[in-house]
Amino acid sequence: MPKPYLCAVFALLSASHLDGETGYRGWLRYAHLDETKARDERKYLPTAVVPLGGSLLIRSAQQELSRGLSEMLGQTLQVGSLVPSGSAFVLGTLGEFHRKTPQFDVAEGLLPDGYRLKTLEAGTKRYVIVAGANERGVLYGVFALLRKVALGESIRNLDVTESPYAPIRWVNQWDNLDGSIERGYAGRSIFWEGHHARSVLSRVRDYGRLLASLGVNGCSINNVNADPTVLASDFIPEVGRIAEALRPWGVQVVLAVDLGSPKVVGGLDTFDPLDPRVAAWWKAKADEVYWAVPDLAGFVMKADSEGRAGPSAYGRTHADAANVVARALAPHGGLLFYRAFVYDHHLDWRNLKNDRARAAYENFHPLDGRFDSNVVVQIKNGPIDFQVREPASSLFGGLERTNQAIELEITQEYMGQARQLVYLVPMWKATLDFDMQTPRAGTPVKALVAGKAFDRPLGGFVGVANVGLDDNWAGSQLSQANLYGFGRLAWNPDLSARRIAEEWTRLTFGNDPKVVATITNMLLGSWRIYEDYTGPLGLQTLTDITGNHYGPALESSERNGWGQWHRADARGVGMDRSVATGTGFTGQYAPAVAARFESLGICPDNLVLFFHHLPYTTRLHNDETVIQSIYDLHYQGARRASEYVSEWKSLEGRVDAERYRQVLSQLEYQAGAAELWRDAVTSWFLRASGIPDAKGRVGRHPGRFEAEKMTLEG
Ligand code: GCV
Repeated sequence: MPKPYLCAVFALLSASHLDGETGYRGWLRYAHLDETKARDERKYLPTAVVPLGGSLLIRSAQQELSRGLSEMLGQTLQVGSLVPSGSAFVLGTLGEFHRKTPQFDVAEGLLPDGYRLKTLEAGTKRYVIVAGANERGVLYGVFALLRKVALGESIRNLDVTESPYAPIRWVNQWDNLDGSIERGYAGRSIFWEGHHARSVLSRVRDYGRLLASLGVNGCSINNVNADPTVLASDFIPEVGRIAEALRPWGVQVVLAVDLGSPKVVGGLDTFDPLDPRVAAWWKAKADEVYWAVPDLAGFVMKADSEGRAGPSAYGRTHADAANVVARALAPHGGLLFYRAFVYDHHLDWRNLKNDRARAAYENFHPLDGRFDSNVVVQIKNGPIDFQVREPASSLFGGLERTNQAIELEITQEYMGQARQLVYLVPMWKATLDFDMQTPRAGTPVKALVAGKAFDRPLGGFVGVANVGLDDNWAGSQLSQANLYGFGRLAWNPDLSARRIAEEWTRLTFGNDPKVVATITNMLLGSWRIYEDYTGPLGLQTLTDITGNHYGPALESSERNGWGQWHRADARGVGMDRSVATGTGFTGQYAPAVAARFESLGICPDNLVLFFHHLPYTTRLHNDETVIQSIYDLHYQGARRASEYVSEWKSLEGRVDAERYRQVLSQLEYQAGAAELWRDAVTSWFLRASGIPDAKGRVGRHPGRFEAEKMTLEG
């Protein structure tokens, strides 16, 4: 039989058992490994597991280990309860190890939630130690061990020590209590329906497991545009039910609350944060919530933002608002996350000095040091709002004495809404690795948000996840990579985008090298491709910003108060944010960073129109004019998006049929959507500038027909 034929048969056989995959199991598929490899591995593995201690989390860890090894390697583990006298996996916290098995030399120096995996040999016996700094660490250690198995790495001789980069690794869900999800693209809420917690919460339990496998330890379960009734006494038990479902996975519940609650729910005539009755109300309410959910992680609050109640109603500051709530949470060890997404959405667009980008820094920098120690200011990655490319928020460098966390958007609001492939990890890393040069050169955003730069104990990562009831959680198979990527980066932001993409692909689609290489490359190129056809050069996503945030709508951002202006007219395009002639935004950065953005000569091309208003004929670093770059990049992006289709088709038979079909139809759609974006944006700029495309493409649409001019036959 000729070789290619054999290969094809093999590929078909190995993919066939995957038929019918929905994506529900995500990266925890635990697909059975190649039998030769599995047999090999089994020879060296213990057949018993001894959990030290019987708490909920240790039980989850033990059950997960048994499940994973059985599904992937066919290894059945007997559960023992005694300190092992024969070979065994031994799971426990450092404390338990020291108490019960002092003969094992387990590591010290793990940070909370960290773990140690170590194979110890004593004569003919082998012990595989999974030790955690705390119980959550044990669970995370088990997931790490299973990840290795699934990635095809041997676990015969383990010696791994890991601690998380930061203590806060949370997701926010923007789920409304009626079951809808703001900016959710994966169906209805897994938490709520009809203003109650769902009667069956198995999806919540499974979500908790997915989150725990990445080391995510907190989940806010309702929209930051918070319905105040979440704090009504008869509603709080519903929160308790959800907390119970997440508890076995070490995921603590967070509630989004509204500053106006003392008035709306409490019946007071005020929500003034400095009124003692308001403070007393928050205190009693926190006590009540903690009585129902003793391990609640805290509250998150959006105030004075997009119409939400805020301290400005009483002439108070954001610190006043945050602290009154934080003080109520403090006795319970709770945290208050206060969002820095505060801006005036009624800005006068005629005033060229107005600039929404300045808002977060202007609102919060003057308050630095005035927030209580259990307040964390939650800052979006960029100064505007999750656009396709933004500089790092200037506020990261503006808080020295205040805890901060970065907010990243996993749900693809402006990024193709789960209908287009955009792998966001490279974009997040561009921000996390960006050197803010505060307090000194060599201070990336990740160090600031993790509290490392100013030696603050609290801080970390928050991802807006918005998973829903769809089988695959994320709205499309490939969008799951973003949830996985967020979790992995939150654990270790030093991981490369490639490593994360490869891991996810292997865990989700298997270890076939062709599948891994193809999908990894598609993921890695996708942000840039999407940027090219939706809004390159720092223009931001040129979408319908007052509507659904999907599809091209260049005029929607202009001549209104929302402040997402690109200011394109007949002569030029871009926002002048320089100190010299513009809005002064660049002045919010450390001098070396400010200088880079301020000066056209060294401002990077991919942000040039974010910082400068330029005539269309200005030449960029590549010696191309602004207008020709806009044309070329849109054509380049659309062409590369169309290539996904053939790349994906090369995997036919190597990926299970159901997911193959789903992804193919998504990519075929995306190829068309990219072309539509390209033509809408380039035609608009042709009309605005009057400058033709040097390559003669713009404004011509060969092969395109007006639907209105067609006739229907048959
Ligand atoms: C939850 C953007 C989104 C809103 C979101 C808001 C926020 O404006 O479009 O849906 O509201 O950000 O982050 O608060």
